[in-house]
Amino acid sequence: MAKSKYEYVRTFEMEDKCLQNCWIVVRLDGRSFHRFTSSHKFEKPNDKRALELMNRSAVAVMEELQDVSLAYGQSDEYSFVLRKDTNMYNRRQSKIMSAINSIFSASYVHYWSSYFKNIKLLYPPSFDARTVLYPSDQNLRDYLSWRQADTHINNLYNTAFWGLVLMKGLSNNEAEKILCGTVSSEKNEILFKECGTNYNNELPIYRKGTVLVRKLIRIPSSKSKKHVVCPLHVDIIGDDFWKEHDEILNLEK
Ligand code: DGT
Ligand code: MG
Ligand code: MG
Ligand code: MG
Ligand code: MG
Repeated sequence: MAKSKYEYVRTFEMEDKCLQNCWIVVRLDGRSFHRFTSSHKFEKPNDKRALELMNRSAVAVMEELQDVSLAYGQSDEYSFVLRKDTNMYNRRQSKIMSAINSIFSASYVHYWSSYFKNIKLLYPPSFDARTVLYPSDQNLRDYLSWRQADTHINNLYNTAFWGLVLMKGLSNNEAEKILCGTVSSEKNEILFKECGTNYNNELPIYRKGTVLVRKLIRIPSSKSKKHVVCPLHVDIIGDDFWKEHDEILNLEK
């Protein structure tokens, strides 16, 4: 087929191929979710429906894109880890990141009413995205540890803050003053003494976030097995998780 005289514009496209041998991490984060969560009256400090909707949307990404080997989510964010040997979209960064964001955002809207049954979606939620490359397994583990440590720090603070406000009736300012400058053990103690809450009894989905992994499951009443995406609410900072799911770093399928 003859080329049109306009064809040259393609030469303006930029090369954005992700460096070989690197883990590709795409992290999405809800845009202005401070506003979105308050408009839709999300429960404080954690709305289980919202977290489950985030998880459902991330499962949709993993079902659609087989090279996403693991995902980790908390609050209004989700990180997707692609196999370091992936050749999806010829490793083009913008293609990978935009496909993930689009499948996730569309799924969030699509599944909204399954989780927020009587709450109308008032306006379209949206997410920003970034891509980061990690050259070593240790870098990848440190990245995921960083996100899970963030989950812990934020959730402990938020649980204590809203415990003081909603259960003890303190004002936002009073609660903030009490918690200002406290370390983890002190927040645990304040929660226990003032609110009768043992932080360790809070739901694991709140304390640990959600990690999605692919597991080979035997189908009941048949000999065959199939891969399914499983949500786990476990520690991913220590070695146990990586030993139990050694296929993630060893790249076996
Ligand atoms: P951004 O990301 O710069 O566009 O701005 P935001 O407002 O999304 O800020 P971000 O991502 O740092 O913080 C997430 C917001 O979402 C924060 O205001 C708390 C809120 N949020 C997330 N999960 C929940 C939840 O389960 N319940 C409630 N009430 N709020 C939540
Ligand atoms: Mg953000
Ligand atoms: Mg956000
Ligand atoms: Mg966020
Ligand atoms: Mg096309």
